[in-house]
Amino acid sequence: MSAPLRILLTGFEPFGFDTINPSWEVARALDCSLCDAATVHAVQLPCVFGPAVEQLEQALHHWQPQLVLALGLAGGRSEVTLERVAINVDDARIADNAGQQPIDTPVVQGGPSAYFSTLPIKAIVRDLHVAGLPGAVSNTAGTFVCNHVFYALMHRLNEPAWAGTRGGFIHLPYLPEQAAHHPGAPSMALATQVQALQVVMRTALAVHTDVLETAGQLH
Ligand code: PCA
Repeated sequence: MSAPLRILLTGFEPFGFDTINPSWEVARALDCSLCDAATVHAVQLPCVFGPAVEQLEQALHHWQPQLVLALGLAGGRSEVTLERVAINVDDARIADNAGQQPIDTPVVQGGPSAYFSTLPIKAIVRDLHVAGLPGAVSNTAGTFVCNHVFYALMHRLNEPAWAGTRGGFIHLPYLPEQAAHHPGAPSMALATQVQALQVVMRTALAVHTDVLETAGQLH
């Protein structure tokens, strides 16, 4: 019998002026749950350049997952967004939770400019829509701690030792209680976000070659 599959789900602590982060609320709601034959393991990351990656690395080595889904909040977005690409730059518009504000420094010195997600992002968006859930491909994860973690994750998974592990990053909308303090901003209920992640995990486990469907943007 083969060893059971493991999914690592990471979420962030709150940052900026927010006191809650949907990415951690979703991850912890799914901790220890089963997705088909896989067990979900949730880990919270600090919203701090550097230590966030150290904690991610520890979780990778501890759980040895076959699938890694890193989650973060993108306040102002209305859909669950599957990030396509991580770029090798930190450029913080606000300070992180340790007061650091790097500007134009590489995530990994000497690393390639970018990595693509190895999740079937188009198939996932298709399946979210089939399930009646708002989802979209995003072509930028920003240049703050989320992109930092996304880039470091893909850099690690690109190593031959991690050839059997796929991963990517997903940005989530505000929860309604957050949007209440950001007039006009869209939000999505926690239960809906959790449901969306269940779809994401199922499709990511099942689909190994992404579907050819446009999700391009003119600008
Ligand atoms: N969102 C931030 C960092 C932590 C989070 O949840 C970002 O998009 O970079």
